[in-house]
Amino acid sequence: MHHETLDQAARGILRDNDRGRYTVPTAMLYPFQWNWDSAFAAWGFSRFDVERAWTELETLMAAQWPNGMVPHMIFHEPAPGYFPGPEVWGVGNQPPTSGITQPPVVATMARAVLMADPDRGRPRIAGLFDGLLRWHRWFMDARVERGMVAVTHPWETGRDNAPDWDLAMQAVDTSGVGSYQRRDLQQVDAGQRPKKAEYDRYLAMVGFGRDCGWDEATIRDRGPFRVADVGMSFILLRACRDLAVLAQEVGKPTREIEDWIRALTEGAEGHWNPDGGYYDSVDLRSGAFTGSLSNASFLNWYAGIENPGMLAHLHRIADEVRFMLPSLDPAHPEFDPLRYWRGPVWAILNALAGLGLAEMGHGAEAARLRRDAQALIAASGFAEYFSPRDGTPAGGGHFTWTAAVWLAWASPQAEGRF
Ligand code: 9WN
Repeated sequence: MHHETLDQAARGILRDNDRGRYTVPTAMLYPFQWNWDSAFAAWGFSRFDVERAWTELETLMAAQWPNGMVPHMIFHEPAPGYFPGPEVWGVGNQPPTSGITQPPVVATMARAVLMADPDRGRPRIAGLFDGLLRWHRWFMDARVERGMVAVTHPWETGRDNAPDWDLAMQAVDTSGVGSYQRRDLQQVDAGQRPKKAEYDRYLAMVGFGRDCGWDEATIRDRGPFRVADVGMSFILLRACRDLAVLAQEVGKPTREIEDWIRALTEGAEGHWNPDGGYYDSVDLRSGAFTGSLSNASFLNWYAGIENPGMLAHLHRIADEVRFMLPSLDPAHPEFDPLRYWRGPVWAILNALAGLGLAEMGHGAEAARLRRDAQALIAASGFAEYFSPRDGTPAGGGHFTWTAAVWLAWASPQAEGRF
């Protein structure tokens, strides 16, 4: 299909999923606003409607909690087709939200939206900056341990069922969960979604947070799950670099942000798993590496960190799969080409890893990630994720962030730049 037809289709998806001031990831499966999905949506909108891009980010940041956290879901309108809804989270805000956060790509995408039209963007970023600073400060105060970002629920990572969480999840007590009905399986084949044992644990963790009133100190000291996610750490480090640029734009001091960049850069070394020779997540309760080389491990360049060992892994995996970048090393025993974050390609991760590779001089590798994203979308449409083996589209369709990444990065007119 010609790329202009795909550009048009992608714009159509963003328009279809637009609910006025926020965009749903896809209509039936995910009928609310999600944090990092919205940041990608803004990046996509910035290529044809900059005003709408800023509105997306403003709606998200308006849901910020008093403590600085920006929640991972905002339940703007009731939608009984999704589980777990606001009553399960038990957060009394208006509109209701979930009680956890998600990967902080907003500062990075806000910088991209600003670059799309600096004159129009300056007053908008001036309005968003303090909230972004407070969110990053919340991460540094409440979540950064040994320079790495702790997550309290796999849903915070955006990579829900990645094997990174398997061992730590075993300790989660599910005896109080009771019976419930999943809604995701009414729309997506069970083989492409997390398993019941994982869902039981996700709900047990939500229950713990709800029962302690989402108190960060209680969750830190007694919560059932605390893992330093390599993806979150690299994404926050990158976002701090972009926040420092935004601070200069709006005439604010950068000193505090520079300190965060230093702490996170040093902390990245804590993610280095010497046995596998790759960046890995760390179970903060046991101190053990999780033994998972994932697409998030390859965000080191995006975070501004060079590493020859990671480049060697990238080349090895590139020889093994037809489409880059699988969400799990195909050599991992849990690799499954269609099961969610345990193998499939996610276009957003190709974009983030690809941006980093290109910025740090690895043009050929970046080009492969982009070419493969193009080929997948051209052959299989704007799916939520794709098989790295044969390109089979999986999960939801008509997907906002796949369309956004097409417009902002993968499409020939986007030139693969930030
Ligand atoms: C739970 C919306 C979200 C993404 C996540 C993805 C998936 C939700 C779910 O969908 O998670 O947050 O119900 O499976 O894993 O990255 O933000 O697209």
